[in-house]
Amino acid sequence: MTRPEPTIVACATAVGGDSALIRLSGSSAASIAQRAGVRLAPAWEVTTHDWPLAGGRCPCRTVLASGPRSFTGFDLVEIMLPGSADLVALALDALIAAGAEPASPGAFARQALANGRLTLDRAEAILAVAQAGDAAAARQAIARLRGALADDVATVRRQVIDVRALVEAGLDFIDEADVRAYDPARLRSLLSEVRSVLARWRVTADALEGEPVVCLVGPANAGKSALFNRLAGANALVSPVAGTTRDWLDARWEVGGRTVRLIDTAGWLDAARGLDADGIAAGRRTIAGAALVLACSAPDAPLMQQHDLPATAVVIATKADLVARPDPRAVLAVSANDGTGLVQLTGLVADRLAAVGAGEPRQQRLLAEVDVLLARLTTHLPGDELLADDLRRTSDLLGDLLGITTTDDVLEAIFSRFCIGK
Ligand SMILES: Nc1nc2c(ncn2[C@@H]2O[C@H](COP(=O)(O)OP(=O)(O)OP(=O)(O)O)[C@@H](O)[C@H]2O)c(=O)[nH]1
Ligand SMILES: [Mg+2]
Repeated sequence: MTRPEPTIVACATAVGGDSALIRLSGSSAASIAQRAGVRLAPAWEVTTHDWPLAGGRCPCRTVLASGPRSFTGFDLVEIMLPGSADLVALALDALIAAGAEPASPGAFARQALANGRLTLDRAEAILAVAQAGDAAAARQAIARLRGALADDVATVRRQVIDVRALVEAGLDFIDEADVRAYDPARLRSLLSEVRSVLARWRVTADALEGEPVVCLVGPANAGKSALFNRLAGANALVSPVAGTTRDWLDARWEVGGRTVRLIDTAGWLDAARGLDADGIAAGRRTIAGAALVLACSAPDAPLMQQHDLPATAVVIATKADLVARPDPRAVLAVSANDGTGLVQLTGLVADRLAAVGAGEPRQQRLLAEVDVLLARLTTHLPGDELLADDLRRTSDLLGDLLGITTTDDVLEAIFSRFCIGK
């Protein structure tokens, strides 16, 4: 019998905020939460109650997102409670005592990955951006990813050059032995390994820089998801319940002849004691890498002073059908209901993005070319001459990716490993 996967628990927010968010994910999430005394409403409904904790009562808000449609793909319980480190520790203890396991770093994203809810590129992009506190940090995180790409490419290029040296050395001795200087099965598996290392980067590079990101932010209920659906033809949940959107959603949006990634974020909730600082911080991290941020202000959910916005933000007034005089800070008034201002909004986004570069198509082209070569080689290994030639092209392309020339490296590899002149 296979052991059931553990239900994991962790506090998703940094210590010291006004409120804290505890996440519990796994097929037993709901039963563990209930065993620990947490009250749950039917799936997707938020409920507020006092959680009996260590002899006291802890005010909290909970929601159960049922798998497989949750962020992790498993049942996911979220508990929002006051951001005191002691309370959070008590809450985690209670959930662990009820059967949850403490989550290791990145465990939620890993579950999402395993359940097909998240692709590796998204997981990495989330990690990079989630760890970045502001736009500069996000740029650094992206630069780090680029550095990691260069490391990976350098490593696999080295491997390709080594096998190429083997194959070329074999060519020189072709008359002496009909034995190949390498093991074809091992070579094929090495090349498919190389291919999967590079495939990871094709999507990552694409996700990070292939398409500019446009992000919808603003208070809960500002009509972000309705606008998201209207613009990108998506079908995000729209409802009068504040806090409908959890985490974030993205969709491709065609604007002025280019594809944009439109991101719908969770609304900033106004908690009882004022603004939900963690929600705002999470939103800020999500938007750190965005080329353009559309800050939504609705008559019934206006942007507040505290919602300090990034430099890439423009304010738009949503639900324009509701009032004659929308938010005066807005550059544009739109309505997802009757379509007011949507053409102008598309024009505005196209104009703003005209200045943003289209990413790194050169890298993507080179990676795609290498992939075609490797795909061919791993399905059918040609004779030595053609093989050496394909390997040469592969290492040349990888060298191009790194911006270096190849001839010397190959010669060095050949001379250092084989006595060619013998
Ligand atoms: N009249 C009018 N109502 C709208 C419009 N857009 C959205 N709404 C309504 O406003 C409510 C909230 O809309 P959502 O799109 O779910 O808001 P949101 O900003 O995504 O909210 P959260 O996900 O909770 O942050 C829903 O009841 C919508 O029907 C609009 O253009 N006009
Ligand atoms: Mg929403």
